[in-house]
Amino acid sequence: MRILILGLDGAGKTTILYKLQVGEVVTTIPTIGFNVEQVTYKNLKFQEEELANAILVVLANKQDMAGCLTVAEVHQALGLDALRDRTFQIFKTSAVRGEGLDQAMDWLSDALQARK
Ligand SMILES: Nc1nc2c(ncn2[C@@H]2O[C@H](COP(=O)(O)OP(=O)(O)OP(=O)(O)O)[C@@H](O)[C@H]2O)c(=O)[nH]1
Ligand SMILES: [Mg+2]
Repeated sequence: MRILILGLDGAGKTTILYKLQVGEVVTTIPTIGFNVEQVTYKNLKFQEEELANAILVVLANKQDMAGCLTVAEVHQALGLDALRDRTFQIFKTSAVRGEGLDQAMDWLSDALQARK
């Protein structure tokens, strides 16, 4: 399966990718272009594909930072209420603390399995 991680500059995408792949917080520089990696999570391999029926997982990252938006605020700001016919869930994460990523990946794995 392929997974696309999309987000604002500096949101923590690269940090999340390598936290999932190697289990460590790596030092990053702003990504030019994109990183493609294979991640194995509980026997499911994730690499991108057509997005028409894609399952959407929103990671409200940097939850360890004072003043960060709450999940409800991110939900509101992204207009997720307007989504129709889309399987999605939003999670609060801190890539540097490794919090929330497992919950998000578990939910995604289950959602993908349920669709098979
Ligand atoms: N406090 C905190 N910092 C984080 C978190 N996730 C990432 N960062 C930091 O945010 C900075 C940017 O992280 P990147 O992973 O490079 O962000 P990116 O989304 O890949 O950025 P671009 O490649 O520029 O699009 C780095 O200094 C990370 O260590 C987090 O959960 N909490
Ligand atoms: Mg990056």
